[in-house]
Amino acid sequence: MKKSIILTIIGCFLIGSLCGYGAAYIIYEIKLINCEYQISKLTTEVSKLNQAASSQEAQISTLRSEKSGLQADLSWAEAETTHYKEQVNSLELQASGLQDRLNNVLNITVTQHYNWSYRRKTWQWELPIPLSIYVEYLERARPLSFAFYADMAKDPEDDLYIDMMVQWINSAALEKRFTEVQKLNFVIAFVQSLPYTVDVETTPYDEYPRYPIETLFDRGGDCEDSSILVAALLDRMGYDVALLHLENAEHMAVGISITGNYGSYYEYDSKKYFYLETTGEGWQIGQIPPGITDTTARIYPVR
Ligand SMILES: [Ca+2]
Ligand SMILES: [Ca+2]
Repeated sequence: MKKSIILTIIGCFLIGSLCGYGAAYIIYEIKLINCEYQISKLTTEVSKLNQAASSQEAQISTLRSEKSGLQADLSWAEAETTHYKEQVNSLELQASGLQDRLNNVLNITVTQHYNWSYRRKTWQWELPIPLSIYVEYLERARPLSFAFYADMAKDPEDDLYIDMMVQWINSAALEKRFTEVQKLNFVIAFVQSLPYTVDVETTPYDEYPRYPIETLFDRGGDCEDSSILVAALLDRMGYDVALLHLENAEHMAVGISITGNYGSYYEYDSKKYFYLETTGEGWQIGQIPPGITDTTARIYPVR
């Protein structure tokens, strides 16, 4: 009996041990499989990270190479900028030198001498004209229509010089006791004495109306130039004057509205504008040269 109990106990122990071992083995196997799965998963992740790292390194390398290229471009651009700055500085220096020389030239005043005869006496005037004012007029655009030539006679910028001449005219008239008509003939005799020059030969243009200062500086001009000058002088002397455009004769002259009768005239605005010839020599108020047969004229008052 005792022997069988002992055997039973031993059997139970062995069976229990076998069952415990089996269970432990099963648990261990499951953990092992799980670990292998985790290792495999981590290995895949590591591989992916390695690939990403390689790709990043390649990108970094490309960026470094691009940076190096850009730095080279920047250096080149900086060198070019420095070069251009030096050129600009040099040109500015040259321009400044040229401006100084131009200013020196423009500071020159040219004195024009005029000699002419009137009433058996030789007259001499000397008019100082700063080159700067002459150039200022030269640079002006020319009017495109005869209608605006009267504005050239009325231009205020030259009043100082025109008034200087008006003073000489008034002094001469006072000294020689000219009548009003003699004084007017004296003015046109002066302008008639300036040589007649053709625009196409003295300017780069076929038709070039001169401002009064230009005609005085150039010491001559054609019919519209001398007419604009006469109109400017008489306007500053206080007369009612107009430019007369004689279209058929392709000629320009001046008309003056004064009381009395002084030969030929053109009517405008119920007023008689007596004819003043500003070219040629010896023509007096109211005398129209025989070649001009226009019975009508376009009249542009200076006002
Ligand atoms: Ca003027
Ligand atoms: Ca002209």
